[in-house]
Amino acid sequence: MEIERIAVLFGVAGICGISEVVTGHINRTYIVTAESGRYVLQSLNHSVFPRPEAVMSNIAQVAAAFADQNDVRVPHFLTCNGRNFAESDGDIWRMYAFCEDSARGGELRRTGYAYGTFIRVMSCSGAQIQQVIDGFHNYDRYYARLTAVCTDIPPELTALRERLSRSFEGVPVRVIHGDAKTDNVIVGEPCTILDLDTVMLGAAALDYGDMVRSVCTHGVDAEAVRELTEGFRAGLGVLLTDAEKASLFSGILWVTGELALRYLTDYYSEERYFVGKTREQCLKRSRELLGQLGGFLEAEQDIRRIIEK
Ligand code: GN1
Ligand code: MG
Repeated sequence: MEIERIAVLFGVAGICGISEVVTGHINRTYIVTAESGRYVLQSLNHSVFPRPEAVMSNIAQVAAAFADQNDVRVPHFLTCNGRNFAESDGDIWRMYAFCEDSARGGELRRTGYAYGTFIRVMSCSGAQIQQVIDGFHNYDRYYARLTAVCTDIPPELTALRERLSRSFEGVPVRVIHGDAKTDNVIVGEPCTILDLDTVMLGAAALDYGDMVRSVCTHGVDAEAVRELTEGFRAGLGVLLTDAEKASLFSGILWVTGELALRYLTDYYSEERYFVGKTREQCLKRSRELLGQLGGFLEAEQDIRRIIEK
């Protein structure tokens, strides 16, 4: 079905323009401009999310938990026949009003605050979040997948597997965002947390690690890490246990190594998980991530000091 007719299913009329957004790796996303404003319209990738209704149920629960929050919010999803999604030709589509960014400095601190708030609010919400991708942040699972297609595994990813095997012992499982890169927060008044598809149960350190990984793409930026960490701490309040605080640095290594494994697996595989990436781009991405991993290991003491503060 053409994109315009899907927007109409959500009651959006007077459409004047539709453009595709190509930055995501998994879903198809469009910006729809209508007389009533701009919207984001997005399909859900079936092969990645085999139970789309569970994803949308998770999102509905997140939206309910954030209904009374003033300083951090999540998108307001439009409804179709009383549900927060529409079905068309077997695909699931979601639509929400475009969120404007109006950053005026302090972006990283506010991003950290948003993700810390996310974990705190969900932790008190009583939401029943379903695991929509089995083993989504399971390092061992990605490692096993790589070994199935490649015999020459980078030794640092093997060493990391060993190192991480006990990192999250005694750490509580919480509702986390699951894709907590800084791009997924629109810093405005208030901040909006996007991309709720991978909200699942996991260690808070994984969200922390993803934030840090996503800002340190050209080497470890201690000031950026400090701002994110301070914001995260402020958003969380007193929620984290000592074991969780001690696990935060491991979260950085974990998500960085995990993503390196995933891109490397794509490089060696016939079919690619990251839609639209060529084999060479996947190899390049995995090498960048291995470089980042090395940088984090070198800066371990500095980062730990920031965390302890
Ligand atoms: C994918 O499509 P996007 O960028 O929101 C992936 C994340 C990765 C990210 C890497 C469901 O998210 O896990 O961290 O790419 N999402 C899924 O940039 O696999
Ligand atoms: Mg995502």
